[in-house]
Amino acid sequence: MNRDQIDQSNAGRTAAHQRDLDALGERLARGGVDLDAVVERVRRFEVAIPSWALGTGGTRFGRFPGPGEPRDVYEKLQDVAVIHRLTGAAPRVSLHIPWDEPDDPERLRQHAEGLGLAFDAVNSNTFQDQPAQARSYKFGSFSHTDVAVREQAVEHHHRVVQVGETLGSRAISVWLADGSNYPGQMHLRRSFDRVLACLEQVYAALPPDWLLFTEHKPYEPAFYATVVQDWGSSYLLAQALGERARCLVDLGHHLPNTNIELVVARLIGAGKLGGFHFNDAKYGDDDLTAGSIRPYQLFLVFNELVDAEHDQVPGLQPAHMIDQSHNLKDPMEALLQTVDQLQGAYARALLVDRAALDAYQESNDVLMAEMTLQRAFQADVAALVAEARRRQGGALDPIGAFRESGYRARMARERVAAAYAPPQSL
Ligand SMILES: [Mn+2]
Repeated sequence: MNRDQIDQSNAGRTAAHQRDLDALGERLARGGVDLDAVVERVRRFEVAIPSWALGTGGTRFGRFPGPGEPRDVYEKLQDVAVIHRLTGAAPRVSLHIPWDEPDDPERLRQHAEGLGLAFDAVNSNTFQDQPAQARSYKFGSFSHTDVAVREQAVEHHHRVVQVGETLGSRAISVWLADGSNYPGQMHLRRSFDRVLACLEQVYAALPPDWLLFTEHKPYEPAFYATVVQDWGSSYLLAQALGERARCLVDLGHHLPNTNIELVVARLIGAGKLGGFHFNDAKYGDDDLTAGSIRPYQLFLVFNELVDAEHDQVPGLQPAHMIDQSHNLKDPMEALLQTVDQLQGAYARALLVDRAALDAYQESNDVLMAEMTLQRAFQADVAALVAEARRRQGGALDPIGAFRESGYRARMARERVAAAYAPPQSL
């Protein structure tokens, strides 16, 4: 994917794009909104691509890989570089260890740099046993009753941080599968205390400029009681650990009907919002494309972020990461679509008339307050987002450009005999 291919793709679309953009600009100007200022903010939007999302995902029932999938972490970076070129918004990779652990982290860092990429938060894994691992995580990692298992899990986290330091990462995301399937199996209070004690060791050994993100999830694989099951538990951990510990909100890690934007608002208010794993869900941790099922919720989450920016809440710099499993779609196309969805939700949130919303809230004008949000949500921001991409050197139509480039077909010819473990999702 080179400059010429993107220019060629844009050339045939520029005239129609300009007309759409002018029409949107005129409409927004009538409401006192400066299109150019919004485009510039969307242009600066960035999101990290997870190393596990470039291959076809699967369920416990099976996996149906497509042609031309990346066979190793270097090929995964190659795919991310294409996504970044097309969108101008995906300059970092969130690496999973051990799934994508590099033999030579310094070499991988240089390789990424050559592709114009850097590394976001690194992800640990104590939810599976690895070959040659001395002790099993079958009954937990940080919460395990056996101190030797806990020590092994802490040691793994030290190693993940060490690799991340070489890569230039500045954060570690910790999601624990620890929990129980039956009442009585696990002591509910002591298991949490053991998790905190282990996290304290990881936190104490963090480089001074690193953050630690705790990620909660209500169930799966534990079906009775997960140790870090909700944002309250995550907050207790982050609060106990210290200033550089924050909560990570995975949009799919909530029980049905949870008001996630309210969770986000609470964490912002407490100074503990670390970042997001973007995805969408109909039932559980479905890991579907962000914005595919509940686009209004995604908008309302971004609305909280933009509102907090507007209020200049100190220290708020949430990490933006994607955590999806692409079981049916071409993973690269799904990621291009996801970046577009996120930029669109952000753009709509930027269109909210905050002064009007404040006034309607203060005067308890319920209908107009709600309509202020709905007007922004219902705006067609496609041309705005396309313009932001164009200014970043990206494609007006990333998926169109991707298909026209023939990249996947070329990879299908070059990448034969895929031989890596099936990607999964956190
Ligand atoms: Mn996640």
